[in-house]
Amino acid sequence: MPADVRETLAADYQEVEQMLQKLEQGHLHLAAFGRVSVGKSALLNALLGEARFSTSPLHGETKDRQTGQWREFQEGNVFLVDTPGINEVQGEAREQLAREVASRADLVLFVVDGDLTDTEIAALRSVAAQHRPILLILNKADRYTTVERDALLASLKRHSEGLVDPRNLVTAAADPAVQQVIRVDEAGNETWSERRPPPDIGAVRERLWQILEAEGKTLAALNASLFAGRLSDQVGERVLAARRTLGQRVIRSYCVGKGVAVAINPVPVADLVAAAVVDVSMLTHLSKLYGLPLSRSEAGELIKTIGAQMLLLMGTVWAVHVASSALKLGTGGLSAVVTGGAQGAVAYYSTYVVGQVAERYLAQGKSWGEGGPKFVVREILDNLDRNSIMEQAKQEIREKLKVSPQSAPSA
Ligand SMILES: Nc1nc2c(ncn2[C@@H]2O[C@H](COP(=O)(O)OP(=O)(O)O)[C@@H](O)[C@H]2O)c(=O)[nH]1
Ligand SMILES: [Mg+2]
Repeated sequence: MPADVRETLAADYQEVEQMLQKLEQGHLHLAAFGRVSVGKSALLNALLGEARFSTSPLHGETKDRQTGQWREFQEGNVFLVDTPGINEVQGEAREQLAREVASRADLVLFVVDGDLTDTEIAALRSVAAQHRPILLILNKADRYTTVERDALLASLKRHSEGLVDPRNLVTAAADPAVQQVIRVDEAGNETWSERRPPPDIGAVRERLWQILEAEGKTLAALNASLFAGRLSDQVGERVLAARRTLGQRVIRSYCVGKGVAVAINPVPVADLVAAAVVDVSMLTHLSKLYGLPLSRSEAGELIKTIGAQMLLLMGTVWAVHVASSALKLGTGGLSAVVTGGAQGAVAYYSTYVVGQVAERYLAQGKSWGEGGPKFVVREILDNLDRNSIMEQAKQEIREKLKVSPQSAPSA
C-alpha cells in the first residue's frame, strides 16, 4: 500500500491495532475467595465447564495439600485464581491474604454458602477496601427452599451494604448434590436411581459479563471459554453480539483501506474481484476476535474458497458492470478520482462480502454448516443491499481522500 494511503488510513488501522492488542494482551484475573468448603473450586470448575481445580467433600481435608496454595488456570486471556480459605489463616495473615487476593484480581468472586459470618464480613471489608468489583455469590442454592433463599439473600444484602453493589449479589449451585429419584410403575414397584443435576451458574455468568462490560474489559474476556455459552443462554448471545460489533469495525476498516488503495491506484477491472479477496490480514484479525486463530495460509485458503463462490455467484461480469455503469453517468472529463472511486467502491464491496462470509464461518465455530460455503455466500449476498453499500463505500472513500462530491461527480 502506498505511503500516502497508509497515512490517510492511519487512524482506522490504529483503532483495529489497539483493539487487537487489548484482545491479545488484556489479561483478566478472576479470583474466588471465601471460607473453606463453600465451593470456590467447584464454582471455578463450573465456569470453565471442566474439573480443573480439585474439590473436596470433606471439610478440612483441603488442609492436607491445598492449604495456602494459590492455584491458577489460564483460559484464553482470563486467569482463574483459586485461593486458600479465609478461615485457614488468622489475624494479620488474613488481612494480608485479602489484600493480596484483591491486588491480584480484577474482579473478586466472593463465595458464601449461607449468611455472612464475622470472619467473612471482615474479609469482605478488606477486599472492598482495595476497590475491586466484588460479586457476592450465595452458592449451594440447591440446599435451600425458595423461601429460605430469599430470606438469606435479604440478610446478605443487609450485611454487605456499602461493601457490595446489591446487583452483584447472586445465587449459584456450582455442584448441586445428587438427587434420589424414585419411580413407581403401574404394578407399584419402586425403582430408585440417582440424578446429578447440572451446575446452575447462569446468574453468575450473566452478572460477570455485565460487570466486565461496564468496566470495558469484555475484550479481554471474549476469548475465554467461560463465556462461550454454547447453551444459547443470554450471555452467549451477548458475547456473540460483542464479537459482531467488533468484527464489523474490523471489516469496515479493511473495506475503507482496500477501497482507498484501489481508488488511488486503479487496477484493471477484471482483476478487481481477485484483488479484493487478498485480505488475509482482515481474516487473521477476525479469527483472533473469534478466538479461533487462523494462520495466514489458512486465511488464504479460506479466501480462495469464498472467492470461488463469489465469482460463481457474482462473476467478473458484475464487477465490470458496476464499474462501467458508474462510469457511464459521468459525461466527459472524468477525473481519475471518479474512475478510481468507482473501482474503489467495487473493491470495498467485495472485501465487505468476504468479511461477512468469513465472520459467519467463524461465528459458526469454523464451519460452513450443512449447505456449505455456497449456501452461506448466497445467503449473505441476498441479504446485502448492494447499492446502499456501494453508496456508502463511495462516500467513505471520498471522505478519506477529502474530495468533495461536487469536484468528483459520480453515480
Ligand atoms: N449441594 C451443593 N454442594 C456443593 C455445591 N458447590 C460445591 N459443593 C460441594 O461442597 C464441597 C466443597 O467444595 P469445594 O469446591 O472443594 O470448596 P472450596 O474449599 O471452597 O474450594 C464439595 O463437596 C462440593 O461438591 C453446590 O452448589 N451445592
Ligand atoms: Mg478449594
